[in-house]
Amino acid sequence: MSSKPLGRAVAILISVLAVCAALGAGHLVAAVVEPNASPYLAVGNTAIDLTPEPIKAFAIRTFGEADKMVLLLGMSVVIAGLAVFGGLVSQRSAWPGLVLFAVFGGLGIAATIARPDLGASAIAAPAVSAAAGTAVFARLHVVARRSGEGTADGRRRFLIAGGAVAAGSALAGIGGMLAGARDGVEASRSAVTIKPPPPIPAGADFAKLGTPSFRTPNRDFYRVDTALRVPRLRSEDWRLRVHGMVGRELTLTFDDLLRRRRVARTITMTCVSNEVGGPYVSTAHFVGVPIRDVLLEAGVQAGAEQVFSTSVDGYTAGTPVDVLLAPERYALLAYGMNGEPLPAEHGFPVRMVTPGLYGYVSATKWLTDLELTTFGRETYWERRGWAERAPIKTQSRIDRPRGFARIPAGRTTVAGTAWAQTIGIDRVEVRVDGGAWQPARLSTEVNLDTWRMWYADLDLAPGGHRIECRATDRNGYTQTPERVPTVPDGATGWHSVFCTAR
Ligand SMILES: Nc1nc2c(c(=O)[nH]1)N[C@H]1C(S)=C(S)[C@@H](COP(=O)(O)O)O[C@H]1N2
Ligand SMILES: [Mo]
Repeated sequence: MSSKPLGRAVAILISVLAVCAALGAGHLVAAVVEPNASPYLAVGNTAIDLTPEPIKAFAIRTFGEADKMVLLLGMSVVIAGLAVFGGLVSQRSAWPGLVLFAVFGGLGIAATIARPDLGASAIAAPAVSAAAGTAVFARLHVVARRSGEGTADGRRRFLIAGGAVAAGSALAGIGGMLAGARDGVEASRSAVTIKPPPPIPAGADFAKLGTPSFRTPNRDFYRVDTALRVPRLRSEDWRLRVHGMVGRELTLTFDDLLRRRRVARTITMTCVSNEVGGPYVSTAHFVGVPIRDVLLEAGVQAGAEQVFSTSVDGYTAGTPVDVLLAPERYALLAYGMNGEPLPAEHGFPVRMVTPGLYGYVSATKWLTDLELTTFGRETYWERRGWAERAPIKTQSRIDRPRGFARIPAGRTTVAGTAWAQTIGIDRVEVRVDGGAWQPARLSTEVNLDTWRMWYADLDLAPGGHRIECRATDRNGYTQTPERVPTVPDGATGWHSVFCTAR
């Protein structure tokens, strides 16, 4: 491979086409052997796991639920940049580019092996991906060099080869996506029937005044998880193993679960990453089997302290045994949400829901394993600096007016929500510009595990104002004004909004 170097544009085009071939082939093979092994997703998932905690917290705060889109876009930009670089360094010879493909292929294989949720067959995806990329790169280089000799025939050959690679990559990528969509999960979901939820009790929200609706529609329910691609599991393939410090080990199928006593309970879930005033709090009517029933059947040994739960994608959480065993706690192995089978993003076929504890210690989605053990065994988030135990802190939020809103001066309605799961909300107060606290009117209490809405009518003089709220729970605890960050066990402080009246 000596002769004249390739032109820049041709060298870059070859490299980009080879990268497309690698991604397309990898995605297609992954769809067959193990969807999460798609090179793109495997690298993204590894990036998520390796990202230092402060950056992750920043991404969740700044981009919210779009954080994964931002990651995927960022990865696309980086990959495109690498492809251009690979082309530019390979103008004289194909070798630098081939070495780059080998290195990234090796990294892909290593990333796949390092993921606890991917089986051995998953290695086929990055391996085929690297092979396709290398082969296309080498081949197109040869064709381009021949066409570089200037004959019209040579140029035509290069265009045909390049076009074939582009079309083949697109077909492989689309084929992979179609295969992924036809994995039977939707069919499996629609085979599960869940009764419609009861009507929302009268007076449970003040949605007309600007509070959220008492129940959060599934599509609006907040979502927080470490999965770049939602794990897709058919209920027929699902098993739950209950083991560790138990009298007898259990393995339950989905049908076993459906045959058990089912309990329905409306529960407000909250994420520990929720900033004061943040959006990661939602309410749904869940249906499932009390975790207590299953634990009693397995027989909990003396000395067991936590139930260590694992999801199909290798995420782990630890929930205190005494919480799960408390009879009136309604901790559930949930399979129904707001009258539907659990949506895939919320953990289909089965997830945990535990009233009163932040989600990361109590709400494992795509649940497959419950191990009774002692505290001290670190979970996914504990390893990243979050607390071992995390009861939800009493909080309140102003939903109307929105921050920096311009509102008419005079009489105005301030409305919001407050929660103190398992304890109950007794009082919410608001004040303007640090003045006297005024009581807000509370919505009907549905149960102690759900949020309560509130509103108050205030008189606002023209000008800028700071409105604050604070809740008092049934234990008599009034929210502290002291601001602490979300790490390690949940934020505190009063929510405040600035607005301008005129
Ligand atoms: N498998 C799995 N389960 C998980 C998580 C996760 O990342 N993976 N995140 C937890 C966290 S931090 C929260 S707050 C809740 C969020 O549940 P949702 O996405 O249904 O609202 O799920 C919990 N269960
Ligand atoms: Mo969370």
